[in-house]
Amino acid sequence: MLKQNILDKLNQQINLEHYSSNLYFAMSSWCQAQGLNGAARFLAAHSAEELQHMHKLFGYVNKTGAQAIVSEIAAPDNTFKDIKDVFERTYKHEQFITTQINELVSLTMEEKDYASFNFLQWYVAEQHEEEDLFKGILDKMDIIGLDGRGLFMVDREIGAMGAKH
Ligand code: OFO
Repeated sequence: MLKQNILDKLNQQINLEHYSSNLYFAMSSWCQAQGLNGAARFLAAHSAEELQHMHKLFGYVNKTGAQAIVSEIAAPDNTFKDIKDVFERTYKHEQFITTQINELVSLTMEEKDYASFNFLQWYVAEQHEEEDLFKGILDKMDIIGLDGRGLFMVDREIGAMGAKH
């Protein structure tokens, strides 16, 4: 049985994962429109991963006998300055998600809800990987550069990374 404050926060996280999926899908569409097919493919795959994160939370909440809630999702930005802007925003967004997960984990500790604490460890590890993934892409951009053929190479590199899971 989940305490109400934990249930509310889990439902809020469900909404955030859904938002993440839409954000990455919007980014994928923007990249596609710019002819950046590698980045578009990578972000579409990542968008699908975020839906899995949402479904995993859904499954957990419903298994406790509580009700997972589908709520309104804010529209993501659909316009970006350039590919660097896209990935700077993904990195920043993942850092924000990490703080949300950490708050959730702290709450489960405070409330001595060890089942939820245990369940959320997957998200703790996942956030660590995702921050590393997006930071790695930004590092690649800095090393390769985005002038001339650099943009083509960066896009190809990102496309080759594919989905992580
Ligand atoms: Fe990007 O890991 Fe879920 O939100």
